[in-house]
Amino acid sequence: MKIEAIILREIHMRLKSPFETSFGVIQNRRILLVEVIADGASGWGEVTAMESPSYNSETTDTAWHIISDFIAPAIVGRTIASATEFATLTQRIRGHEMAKAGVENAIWDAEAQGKGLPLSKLLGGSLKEIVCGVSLGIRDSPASLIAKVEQELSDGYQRIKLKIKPGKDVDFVGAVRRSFPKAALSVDANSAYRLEDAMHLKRLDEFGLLMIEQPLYWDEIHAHARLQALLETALCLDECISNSRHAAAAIELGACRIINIKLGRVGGHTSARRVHDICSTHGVPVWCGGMLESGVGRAHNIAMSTLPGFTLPGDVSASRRYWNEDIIEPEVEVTPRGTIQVRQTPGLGYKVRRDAVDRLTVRTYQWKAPHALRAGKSRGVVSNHQ
Ligand code: OSB
Ligand code: MG
Repeated sequence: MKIEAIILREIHMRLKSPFETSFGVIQNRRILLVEVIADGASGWGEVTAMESPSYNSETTDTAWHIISDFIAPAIVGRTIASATEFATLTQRIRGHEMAKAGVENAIWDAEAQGKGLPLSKLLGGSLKEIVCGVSLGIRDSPASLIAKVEQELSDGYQRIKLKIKPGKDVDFVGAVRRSFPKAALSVDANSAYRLEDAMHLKRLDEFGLLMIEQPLYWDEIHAHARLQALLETALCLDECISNSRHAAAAIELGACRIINIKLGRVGGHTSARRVHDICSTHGVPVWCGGMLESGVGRAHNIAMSTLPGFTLPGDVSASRRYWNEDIIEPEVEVTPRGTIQVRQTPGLGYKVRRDAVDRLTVRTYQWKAPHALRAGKSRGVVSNHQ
């Protein structure tokens, strides 16, 4: 597979309604889309960094910089046997997993198209249908949260995750639990608590939650092991897990009983599969997290979620929960029983709507391999402003 060109675009998309987490309110998304041209196929990936470094340390702008100055020059013009070689070509770039994932995943899509396989199959996935949950932002009052939960449950979603932060936790979760005694509920704190809050967090044990996601420090596994020992409820790590070594450490330390896998956070499909495999070996269930993605990121999440260890409902839900108009065709739809049917056409299985992408694009840059250079030796790169 020759990487002939990379086209990087920044698109702006506005969420239907603001999404509040413990680290802030998100509504206007600045999303980077990566298009990789390889052997004539167009593969698409999405950078899932947020606009500010409040979830992890990456941002839309750091990803633009790392892709432009380091990743594109390292791969354009190269010939690789498969997307799994991307990691070797970019191994000198430390961190910046979301920037890498955007490009690597686009190569996976191109490879799947070239082989005439659905991406889920190329990844080794087998599920034809995946189970869906929703993530609900922090709200003003328990009453408005209850109304929202009711609507999502009636739409069929199989698990409801409530965002929490200090001051908006026990009361909100308790009110929801009393209204929906049997619903599968979890909470996500996005690192808003400290180990000193352990006894406060222990009050959540009475609500029979499936898990408490990432209550403590975004970059520290050990403190979660201390906390897990004090709680009955399972902890799930999100922010702390950037690769399979972190997953292995977390499992060995007893820092969690569940892991959320996000393609961006772990650096793309190859690393995500490794995290999945380590968890499977240790009997740790995984589920697919979300980053308020456009349809491109969503389609990658669906493909990944077909691996056998994804036994818990993910935060992969319908396009229309987020966007008035998504950039893929068809949009991601959820069945009345809270599942997504995995498309069986080559690549991502959804068509990128170039007209919509063009309309939403605010900047773009492309790198093309000079034709004259021999495959595998082309270091020189021609860059064109558009
Ligand atoms: O922690 O899972 C998270 C959104 C932005 C940043 C972090 C998170 C989230 C979500 C939303 O929970 C998941 C989604 O619906 O895409
Ligand atoms: Mg989370």
